[in-house]
Amino acid sequence: MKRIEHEEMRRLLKMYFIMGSVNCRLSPAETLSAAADGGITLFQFREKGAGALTGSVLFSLGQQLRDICRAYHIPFIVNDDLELAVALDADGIHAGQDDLPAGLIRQRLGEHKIIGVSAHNLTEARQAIADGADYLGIGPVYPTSSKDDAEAVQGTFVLEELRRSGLNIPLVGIGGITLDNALPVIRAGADGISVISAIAGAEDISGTVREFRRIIDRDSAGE
Ligand code: 3NM
Repeated sequence: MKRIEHEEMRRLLKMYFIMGSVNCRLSPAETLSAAADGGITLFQFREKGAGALTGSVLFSLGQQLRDICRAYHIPFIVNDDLELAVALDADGIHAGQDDLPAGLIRQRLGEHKIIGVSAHNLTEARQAIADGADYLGIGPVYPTSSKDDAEAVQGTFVLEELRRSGLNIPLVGIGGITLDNALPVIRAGADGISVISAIAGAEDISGTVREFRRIIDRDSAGE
């Protein structure tokens, strides 16, 4: 099997939901199922922060969330943890700047898995592309309380800068994105948005995802 094509990757990035057990108000399975009902296009299992699960409980939750994704035909991405990604036969992995370089991950996972990399500037973006990333996560666009070690808030500047520099790689914005501030992220050149708390913490998870989709799809239709 071959590498995912850019156009398919762009479509998957539109509404990228990320979470782990510590982010959820309901159970993780209920949270993911509701988000899937609303129309998320990609999911990342990110079990991080105080109280994060480990060992066999982490693995069982991963299996449960992977199976929900499979039932909805939503690719299942694992944050950071190469061994967990392999053990769960995940569809891909997302790596930060302090994690394994994309080139090594690619050697281990093969051509057909999705590899995403967090990048915060043009230099990191170019390096990740050279290493074989399929998409880049760019953030934090807005202030976030979901990541303890988040870098400085960058607004939409880096997204705009990467597009101005002619980079064509699929991009997703991340960090503090809500229904009220999603549109500028797309207009700055992102193919989609990644969201934790505005979805995992919503009163009406499916309705919130539907509303995000309406904003993004309407904009990509040029309305
Ligand atoms: N990565 P929320 S910001 C996981 O800047 C993550 O790379 C970030 O959560 C980065 O939607 C972030 O709740 C947290 O703000 C996003």
